[in-house]
Amino acid sequence: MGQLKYLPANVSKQALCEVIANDGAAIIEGVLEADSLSALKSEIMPYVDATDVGRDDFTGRHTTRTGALVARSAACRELVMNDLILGAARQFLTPYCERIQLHLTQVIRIMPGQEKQPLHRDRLAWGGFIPETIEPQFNTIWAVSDFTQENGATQIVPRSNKWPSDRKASSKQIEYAEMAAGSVLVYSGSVIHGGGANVSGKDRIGINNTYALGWLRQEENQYLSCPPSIAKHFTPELRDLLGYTMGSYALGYFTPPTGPGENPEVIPPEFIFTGKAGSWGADLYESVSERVREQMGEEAG
Ligand SMILES: O=C(O)CCC(=O)C(=O)O
Ligand SMILES: [Fe+2]
Repeated sequence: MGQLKYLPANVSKQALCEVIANDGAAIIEGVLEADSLSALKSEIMPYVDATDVGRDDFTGRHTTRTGALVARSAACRELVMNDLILGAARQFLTPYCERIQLHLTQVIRIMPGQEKQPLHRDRLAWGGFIPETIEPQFNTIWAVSDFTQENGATQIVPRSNKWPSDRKASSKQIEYAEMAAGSVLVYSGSVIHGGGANVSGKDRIGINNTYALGWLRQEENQYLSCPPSIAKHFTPELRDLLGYTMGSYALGYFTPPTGPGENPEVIPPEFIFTGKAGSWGADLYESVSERVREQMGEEAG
């Protein structure tokens, strides 16, 4: 029997995080109702149908990848902000950062004829420079179609998140994230996985939304995929997640390129939407300054 666990839609974020920390992956079943699934499909499919296939064996020559989902689809914004997923992403990642951010939004359509994607750990996006003790990423693939072994369900190696980074999986250790449309595969940036081969006659469609530590570079540059002219229509919480907020006390401010003295030199990103400094002041300053004081050994003083 496989090790990949199937959890109910009412699982707590605490229980979900424990499974992801131990096994590196889990499936939550039946999260989306039929009507949200059909709204989702009608919003994304025009973009998916117009997307070209990948350029190499990793992106997949019979696979399409369609991004900018926050800007393009209200239903995808709901997925990104899903309470359980976002809550679990925050809980999983905040031991290593003060703020989390959206890292990637992408519809992955694996079409008939696509071979297996090479197995990998998503944290390799940062080139292997992040120490193994840090978990940089929390990932989802929402099943828009059913996922079966025949149509390209994600290959997963449960518990490989605990392995040394150079250990490879044998074929016997690979499981398949089979799930019905409306379920979601959750996995860490450290677990070995890859898209499956599609030997069926139909497309496998999933939405890969991922979250990362706020101090890392995003895979999909959200400032360009969802520029301020579009982001201004969204909630402050979603804008923060895109990266339009300070990532830490000194991370992410900007200086408007205006004439001498026309503007303050150091402005938090929220300012472009609200005309106010946002949350840069109190909460971040308090938490960071305490940590900085500790590091400087000033507690006693
Ligand atoms: O589509 C999938 O099932 C997984 C894709 C994936 O792991 C990737 O592109 O990094
Ligand atoms: Fe991946």
